[in-house]
Amino acid sequence: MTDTTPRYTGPERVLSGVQPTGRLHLGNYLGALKKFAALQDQGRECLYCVVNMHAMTMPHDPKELVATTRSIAAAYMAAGVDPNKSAIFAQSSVPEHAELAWVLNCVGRMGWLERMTQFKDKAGKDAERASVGLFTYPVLMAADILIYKATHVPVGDDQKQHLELARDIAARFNRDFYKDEIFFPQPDPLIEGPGARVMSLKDGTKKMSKSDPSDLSRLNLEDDADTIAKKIKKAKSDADVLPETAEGLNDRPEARNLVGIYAALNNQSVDEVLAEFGGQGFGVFKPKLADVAVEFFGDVSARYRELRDDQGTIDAVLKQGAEKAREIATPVMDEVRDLVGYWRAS
Ligand code: AQP
Repeated sequence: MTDTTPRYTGPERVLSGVQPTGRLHLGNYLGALKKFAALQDQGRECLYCVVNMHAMTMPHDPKELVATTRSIAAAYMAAGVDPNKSAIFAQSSVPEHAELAWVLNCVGRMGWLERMTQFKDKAGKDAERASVGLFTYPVLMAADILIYKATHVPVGDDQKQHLELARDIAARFNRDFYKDEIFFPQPDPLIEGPGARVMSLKDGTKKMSKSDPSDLSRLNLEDDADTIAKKIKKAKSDADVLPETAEGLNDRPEARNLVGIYAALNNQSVDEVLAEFGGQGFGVFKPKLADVAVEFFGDVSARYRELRDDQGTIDAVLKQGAEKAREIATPVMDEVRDLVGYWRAS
């Protein structure tokens, strides 16, 4: 039997973004930035935005937001994103993100959003006082992706649920406004890889996060060698020696996290790391991990510091990236306006 399921035949595109909400850490680097750079040489058009509108969903300082938007753009470049290959831009420079988000707010369902665990985590016990923006954040994220008809989205594991929502919203839009044909493709998350979920250095059951009040919980992109070594020395571990195989790390969240970080930084599998360190304690393993982390971070941090101070270059890159992004977003939004029935002068 021939498969009659409609298939998306448009160009493949990569879209992702990082919030300018603080200092970037190893989780952001392995979960997102490292993949951004790798993907730009794989034949798909790549668009990487600094999602400054998402950063407003929590209380923020306007002056700081401008500065951190620039510093995230610098971090993209430090991680190897080439502005001549990929568009680097601020989300707010392409107003079509916000315009499409409104349309998608009317497509998404309350019940879908109420299931989002990140809202529950970030709003905490006082959800009534959270901003409406924090609640509808995943809809804006769907708009960020769909306004470019992006097909691939590199993110860390924590964004999986939001990506599923973007897929549901795309399908519902197609059903309601495009006769069940494919106007918006189903974006595929690119999550796999050893750094997909880096955990806190202080608690192996919590993800490493910019907003964790303890700086000792994360390795920041701009930490110097001494700070990295100190943080790894103080990282929570346990009293056992390392096991010979990955199964031995079950029920040992901190050990699993530290071994996983070593593997990701050294481009090895967890089993390869354990083949070398199985039977040894953290007294031996932690200094080795610190060496690997210092070496890995050294180059990226130096490039980051240099680029961050060059505001002229960053602004030119953000402007050029926004122009490129708008060339794609403008005709998509034009079509959406017609599909949903906006009046326009004839
Ligand atoms: N711990 C992590 N491990 C792997 N990937 C991670 N990412 C975040 N934390 C980890 C990925 O980094 C990208 C950018 O994230 P973001 O800043 O847009 O939002 P976030 O997920 O909310 O990041 P943080 O660091 O935890 O910030 P706060 O504390 O502000 O919430 C995404 O691809 C994310 O998956």
